[in-house]
Amino acid sequence: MHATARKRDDRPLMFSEPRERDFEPVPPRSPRVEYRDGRNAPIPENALAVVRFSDPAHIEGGGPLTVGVGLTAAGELAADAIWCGAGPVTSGRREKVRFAHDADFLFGVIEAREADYPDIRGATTAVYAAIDAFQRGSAFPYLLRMWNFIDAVNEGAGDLERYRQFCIGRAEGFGESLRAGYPAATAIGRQQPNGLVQVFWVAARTPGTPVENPRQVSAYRYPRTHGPVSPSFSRATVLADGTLLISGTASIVGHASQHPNDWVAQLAETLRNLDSLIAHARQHRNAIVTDGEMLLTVYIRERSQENAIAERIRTAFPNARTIFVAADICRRELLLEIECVVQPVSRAAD
Ligand code: 3EB
Repeated sequence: MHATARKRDDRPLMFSEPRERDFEPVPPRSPRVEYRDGRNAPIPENALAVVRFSDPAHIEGGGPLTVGVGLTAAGELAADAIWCGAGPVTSGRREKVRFAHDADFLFGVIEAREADYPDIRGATTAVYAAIDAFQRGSAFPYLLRMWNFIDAVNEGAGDLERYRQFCIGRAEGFGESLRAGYPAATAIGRQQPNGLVQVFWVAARTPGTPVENPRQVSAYRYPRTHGPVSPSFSRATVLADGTLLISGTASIVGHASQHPNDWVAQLAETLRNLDSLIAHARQHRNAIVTDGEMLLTVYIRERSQENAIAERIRTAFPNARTIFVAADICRRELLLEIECVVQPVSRAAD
């Protein structure tokens, strides 16, 4: 390898590669997430997608791929997460899927009207079959991270609960295509219904590394008590540059919800889960997770608890950027859920 480097040093400067370590394989440059300080802050030119947590779905207008989630933001921040590419971005639409990609990563969005299907299960099956078909034909076949938003996630008793029916539909639609490993995910209920099954995702040319949490049973191995079909997600995905995409994380130990109706204890348990997951990811043999920048999204069921939860999170993560939104969590006893991106500290301007 050094011989190669020396050989390259002999070449005229104008022909040398711009990267310093071009004698080693250069990992794909991961997308980076930015949270905006306000609605008027500019959207970077290389944005793959803007996730507007507190805007209605179907935002009109030009610009980058945009998805309105339809939650209510707590606090005054624009609750927008911008996924930025590392190079020029191309966007388009194929059947029901809107997408944008750079050389290595793709962001996709699909929104289906639940009323066009018999029920939430049927709608979800159709959405996931469409994602599966799109991904199979894509140059970015590996799913890394997915978000799911539906109405009234806790409505219905027992196995008829809409979240459990959603889980059945997701597994039905996915078919066999997840053998390379489950993506990290979030599944959340809107408190103001808009009739949509909305799914968006990040995919890549090369696989990510799924990571599980030693404190928690893998969701795809949850026992029957939590529903007829286990949720299809991993606790986190690690990317080649050490970026860690952490799934929605709640007060679950083993497979059981802890501290029903006690948000203080649920938050403490959730933070222990995040700690444990991050520590475990750092030890993972395929993963080099650097000390990075943290970006959190916190979903809070009860608006009356927002301020107190926000204060504790700011104390626990003084350097993190955080979006707080009101939303329903997919087990009715859970009061909050936290998802997180840990990414390498900003690249120097390049
Ligand atoms: C849990 O750990 C809490 O069904 O995609 C978190 C993240 C949860 C993703 C999903 C569900 C999902 O089981 C719920």
